[in-house]
Amino acid sequence: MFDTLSDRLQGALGDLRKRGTLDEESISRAMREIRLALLEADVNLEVVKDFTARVRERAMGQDVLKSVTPGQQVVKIVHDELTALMGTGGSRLVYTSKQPTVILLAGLQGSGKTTTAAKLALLLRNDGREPALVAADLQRPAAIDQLEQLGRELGVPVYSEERRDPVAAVRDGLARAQADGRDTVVLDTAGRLHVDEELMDELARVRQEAKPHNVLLVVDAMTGQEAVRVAQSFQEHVAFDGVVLTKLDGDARGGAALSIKAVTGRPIKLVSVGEKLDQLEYFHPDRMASRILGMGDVLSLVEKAEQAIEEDEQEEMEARIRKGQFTFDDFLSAQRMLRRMGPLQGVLKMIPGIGSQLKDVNIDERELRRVEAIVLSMTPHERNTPHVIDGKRRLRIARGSGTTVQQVNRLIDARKQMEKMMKGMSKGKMPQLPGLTPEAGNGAPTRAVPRKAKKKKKKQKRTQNRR
Ligand SMILES: Nc1nc2c(ncn2[C@@H]2O[C@H](COP(=O)(O)OP(=O)(O)O)[C@@H](O)[C@H]2O)c(=O)[nH]1
Ligand SMILES: [Mg+2]
Repeated sequence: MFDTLSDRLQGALGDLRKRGTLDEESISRAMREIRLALLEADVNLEVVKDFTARVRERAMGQDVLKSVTPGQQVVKIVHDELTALMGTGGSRLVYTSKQPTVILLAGLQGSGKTTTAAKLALLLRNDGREPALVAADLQRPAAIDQLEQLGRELGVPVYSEERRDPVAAVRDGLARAQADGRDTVVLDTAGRLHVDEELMDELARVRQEAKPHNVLLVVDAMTGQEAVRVAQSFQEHVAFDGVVLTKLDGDARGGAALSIKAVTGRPIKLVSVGEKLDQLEYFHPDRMASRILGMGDVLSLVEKAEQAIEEDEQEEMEARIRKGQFTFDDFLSAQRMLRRMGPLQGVLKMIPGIGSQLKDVNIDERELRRVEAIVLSMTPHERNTPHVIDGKRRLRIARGSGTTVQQVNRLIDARKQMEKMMKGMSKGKMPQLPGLTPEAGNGAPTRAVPRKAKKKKKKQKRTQNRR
């Protein structure tokens, strides 16, 4: 996601960051690079001009030039402006006291409406709501089947009828949702290959019938500026409240994400980052800006952890950390918790300072299994009182787990380091964010990476509990 842009922007800012003082010349150079980076990312030209002008003006300000860390200040300005560009005001949907709240999804064919409808139903249910889906795409019989199948998968009711008129289908669907006491209804509408009159007409009629509280335009991020143009013409015909940007997982450039708010005046509310049903997320411009600038996205990571890790597990781990204890059993359960949060590469990218250094690191999930095998080859006594593990035991553990003594040694060192850090944390100090070691950056020893992620996770739990 936005890898190219991310690289270019970090390149442009990296030079500023290193400097002790800034002059106009170096700022101008950085601005040129930022401008190129944004254009290359397929960001709308007007948007780029505006953006660089604002950043330049703020960066040239006296308080920046005179500050002790001018480079950092400029990074912060770019971060703020990127956030503003993608929209402040947040991703909230409107809920009504009179039920059901109606959410209408509109968009071109193939933009991802039907799958988004199902993903949204899941997201809403995770928020504690009781959603239902209504199929108002009657253009293709397969569209109804698709929605029904997704609904079955999720256990969310789908109201659909073989009718000829989508307006009637919506009327019936809403009535049934109300009768069933569903508090939120997501309407999946028909799309076309292009914006045309017939489509706009149908949408307008559906809209009039449904009186939706949220009209969301679904656009495919991979189409870049085309997505922005589509949004513009929808806005002229059927005003929408916000955007769902889909297929962000396949968008290396980010042009749509960075232009759509500025061009249409409507914020991105949700982003879809994969085909799986749980891959729809609320959109947070500030977090996205942090990710783009390689500053990580700790908040999203905390939320992921919250979803993946049971509360009692977390409390148990907390208690141990407080005692400054970190046995091999803890090591193992930390690793297992981490793996439940999803593919490691994605998780690690959200950690500040690590994401950008990770590009060339090939995270080897086998390494994680190896660690697991080593720990499982220890006796319970060894796992809980690691200091008893002498040379003889190391040899036995290596044999038992099909690894080498060196690999066992590395793990033993890793645990020790981790415990040391836990002790620091339990005294109330925040752990130092370990930058990756240069060797790790070169790609080989992947061992260092999961270890750090785990440390980081501890820190989040602490932050989380403090909130
Ligand atoms: N990789 C990826 N594929 C997606 C995403 N959202 C939708 N798709 C795929 O895009 C295709 C079209 O989606 P669909 O919901 O049927 O679009 P519709 O015609 O607007 O209803 C399907 O194959 C989806 O699986 C996403 O966020 N990432
Ligand atoms: Mg569809």
